[in-house]
Amino acid sequence: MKYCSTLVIGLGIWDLPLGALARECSTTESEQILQLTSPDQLDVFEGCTIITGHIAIEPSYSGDLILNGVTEFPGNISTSGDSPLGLGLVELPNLVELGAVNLSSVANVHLPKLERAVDIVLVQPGRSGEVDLGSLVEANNVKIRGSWTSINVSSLQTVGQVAQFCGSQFCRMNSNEEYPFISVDLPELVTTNYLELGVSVESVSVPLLEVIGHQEPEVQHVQGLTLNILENTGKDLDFNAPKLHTINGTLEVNGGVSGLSLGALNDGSVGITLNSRASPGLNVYSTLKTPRHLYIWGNLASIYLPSFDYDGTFGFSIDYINDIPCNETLYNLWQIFPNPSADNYCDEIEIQDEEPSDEVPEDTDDTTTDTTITDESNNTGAEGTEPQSGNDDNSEEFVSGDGAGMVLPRGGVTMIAATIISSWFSF
Ligand SMILES: *[C@@H]1O[C@H](CO)[C@@H](O)[C@H](O)[C@H]1NC(C)=O
Ligand SMILES: *[C@@H]1O[C@H](CO)[C@@H](O)[C@H](O)[C@H]1NC(C)=O
Ligand SMILES: *[C@@H]1O[C@H](CO)[C@@H](O)[C@H](O)[C@H]1NC(C)=O
Ligand SMILES: *[C@@H]1O[C@H](CO)[C@@H](O)[C@H](O)[C@H]1NC(C)=O
Ligand SMILES: *[C@@H]1O[C@H](CO)[C@@H](O)[C@H](O)[C@H]1NC(C)=O
Ligand SMILES: CC(=O)N[C@H]1CO[C@H](CO)[C@@H](O)[C@@H]1O
Repeated sequence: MKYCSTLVIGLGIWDLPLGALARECSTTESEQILQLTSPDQLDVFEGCTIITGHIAIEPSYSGDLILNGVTEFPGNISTSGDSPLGLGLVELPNLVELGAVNLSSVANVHLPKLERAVDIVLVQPGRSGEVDLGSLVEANNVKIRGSWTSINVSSLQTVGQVAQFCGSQFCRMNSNEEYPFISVDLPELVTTNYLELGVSVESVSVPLLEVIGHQEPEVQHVQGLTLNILENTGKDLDFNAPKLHTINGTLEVNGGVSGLSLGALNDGSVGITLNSRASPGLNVYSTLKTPRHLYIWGNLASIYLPSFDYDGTFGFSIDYINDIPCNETLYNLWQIFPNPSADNYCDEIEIQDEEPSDEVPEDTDDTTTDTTITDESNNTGAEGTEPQSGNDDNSEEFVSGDGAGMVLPRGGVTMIAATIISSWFSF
């Protein structure tokens, strides 16, 4: 392995600067788990470059956890049981390889040289703090939750399972609490099995992301993309993945999401639920062809699906709230299951801009005068009934629902929204 510095072997290990020589140490306590209650217990690791065993940070621990010179820690560093309220900085400035770090309460995390890890779970209870994982290339799970002021995952390319970034500790919607918004910058991310952006994420950047849902077999609800953002904060999220060509699993949009742009999508098997509460609504653009299902609910501002296969067989439900001009995409979508009694039923393409549409001649009636704006404004009190998929109690469990638990059989075009959606319109 690369850490070994054979040049200095024979000079005597005790006088060397930290990190100059591989020196393996071990946590010696029962089952190799060091129960850490005080920073003093770390003094025995001075001069160690490899530490085997595990460190369990006890609830009574207070202070920073710093291990200089350690390049490999194949075991786990985790908080055990109740969160330690006094855990400050966790810093391993030379660490390259790590088993897992799972800290349910931590102020700052500096692992700037870390390249590979199995699991990274970092939960920050305060309102500021930094995560420096600037060299991390690959991990199985990366779950970063809380109101971090900065999260550096600028080298992260591959997440085997779950990449989760939430502005709240439990990744749960709670409209009574305010969270500072976080920015999620994933400039190198190419593939993950599941990506979740939760609660208070104000910006996201995934310029190189190509695949979501790479693992077989597909496990429903832990494969796909979930955008589950607080609404009415004035900070609606725009999600744009210009290179994303494959999604398997579910794609769920809930709450304050104003943009979903998937301009390279052409493969995968995905069930889509759009349920934006952004104001005025969600702008959708995608080269999507045949989803497993497509539910268009909530606030829709525009939709353009130039490659969509309207003859493909899939579960379908269209019941967005806004009354928006009927373009070709909307016209074709409504034709899948015509519903003339719907408030914003779109059965003729409206002339947009100067380019007249000759596919469907204009009739005498202007359908847009039949506005549903009152629905929207009277709807704000019914938040509790919407099928949001905020994670519940167990913060490690993904309960993102597939719609409201409905899975439509493939091969049939079905209209199912009425019961659920009608509960929003509290006439
Ligand atoms: C260490 O972490 C891994 C991955 O998170 C987990 O599977 C394993 O059970 C943990 N081992 C211990 C001793 O905590
Ligand atoms: C992290 O620790 C929490 C409890 O502190 C546990 O519920 C969760 O399963 C752990 N996550 C991983 C990935 O090990
Ligand atoms: C993130 O970490 C990388 C690698 O250490 C560093 O080059 C980069 O400047 C950091 N980015 C930010 C925004 O701090
Ligand atoms: C209709 O489709 C066009 C592209 O042809 C798009 O620019 C526009 O935003 C769409 N309008 C609506 C209301 O969806
Ligand atoms: C909607 O609310 C407005 C006042 O905000 C009220 O005048 C109107 O009657 C309401 N409409 C319905 C359908 O409840
Ligand atoms: C991992 C996985 O489920 N891959 C599938 C993604 O969707 C495409 C198209 O349906 C399948 O061919 C893959 O097997």
